[in-house]
Amino acid sequence: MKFDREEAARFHRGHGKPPGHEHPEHQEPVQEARHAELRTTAAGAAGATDTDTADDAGAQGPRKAARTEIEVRFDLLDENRRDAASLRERLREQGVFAINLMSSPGAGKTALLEATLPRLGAIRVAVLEGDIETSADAERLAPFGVPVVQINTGPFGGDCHLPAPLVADAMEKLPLSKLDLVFIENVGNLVCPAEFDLGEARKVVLLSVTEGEDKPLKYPLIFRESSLALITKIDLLPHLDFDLPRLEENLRRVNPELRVVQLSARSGDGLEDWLKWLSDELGEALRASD
Ligand SMILES: Nc1nc2c(ncn2[C@@H]2O[C@H](COP(=O)(O)OP(=O)(O)O)[C@@H](O)[C@H]2O)c(=O)[nH]1
Ligand SMILES: [Mg+2]
Repeated sequence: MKFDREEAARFHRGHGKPPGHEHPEHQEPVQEARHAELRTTAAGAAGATDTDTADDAGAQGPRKAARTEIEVRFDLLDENRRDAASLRERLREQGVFAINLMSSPGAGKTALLEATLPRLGAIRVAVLEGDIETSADAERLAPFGVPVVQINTGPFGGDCHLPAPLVADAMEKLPLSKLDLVFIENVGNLVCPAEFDLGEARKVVLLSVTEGEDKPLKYPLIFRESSLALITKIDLLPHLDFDLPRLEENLRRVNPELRVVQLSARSGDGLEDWLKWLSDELGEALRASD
C-alpha cells in the first residue's frame, strides 16, 4: 500500500501524531497494522454482535441509533522504513552522503549550517530544510548559493518529524548526481525524529548548553540512534550554571559509542572538530563506494 498522504493528514490533523505512530520507548509497535476493521457501536444496543442483521437491528428500536465506524490503521513506521531503505539505496547509487540533523527547536541546527556551508571547500553540498511551517530557514541559507529545498509538514498534518516519503520527494528536486553531501535539517523535536529513518548515512543530534544536562537520560532514543552529539552554544557557558562533565557522562550512559563534539556556531570554537568528523565520515564513505 502506498503512503497515502491525504489519509495520513486526515488522521494527523490537530495532534501531529500519525496512526500507528507509537513511541517504541513507551509502547509496543502496532502489530496488527494495515487492516481495516469494521466495528459496530450502538448506544443502547448492549449485547449486539457484529453478526446481528440489519433486520434484527430494525426490529429492536434502539439499534436504529447504531452507527458504523470503520477504523483504518496504517503502520506508518513500517511504511516509512521501506521508503527509507529505497532512498538509502538511491543515495548510495548516486554516491551521496546524507546527514540527518536532529535537535529540539532552537538548539542551533540552522546556525550550524550557516557556519558549516562556507567551510566545506570542494565538497558539493545541498540542504533539505524541515519545518512545520515557514521557509525562514531556507531563506537564511539562500545566501550560501547551495541548493536548498524547504519541506513543510504543515500541509500533511503538522508532523513533529520528517517522514521518509517527503524527504524522498524533496531529494528528487536536487541534482543528486552532482552532489557529495546532503544535510537534512529535521523538524525541531527531541522525540519523534529519532523514530523515523530517512535513509540517511548518519544521524547527528545537537543539544545546546541551555537545555540541561539531564536530556540524554530523559530522551534517550535520539542519543542512542545518533553517531555524533554536538553540544552547541558553548560560548554561553560562562553565563550558565551548566555541568558539562555531567552531560558527557549522561551521554556515555545512554550510548557509550556516541562521539561528542562541543562547539559554538557563534564564536567558531569547536567547528574544526565537527568538520574533521564530517570529512572523516565522508572520506570513509567515498572510499567504501570505490
Ligand atoms: N550564543 C549562541 N547562540 C546561538 C548559537 N547557535 C545558534 N544560536 C542562536 O540560537 C537561536 C536558534 O538557532 P537556530 O539555528 O535557529 O536553531 P534551530 O531551530 O535548531 O535551527 C538563534 O537565535 C541563534 O542565533 C551559538 O553557537 N551561540
Ligand atoms: Mg532551524
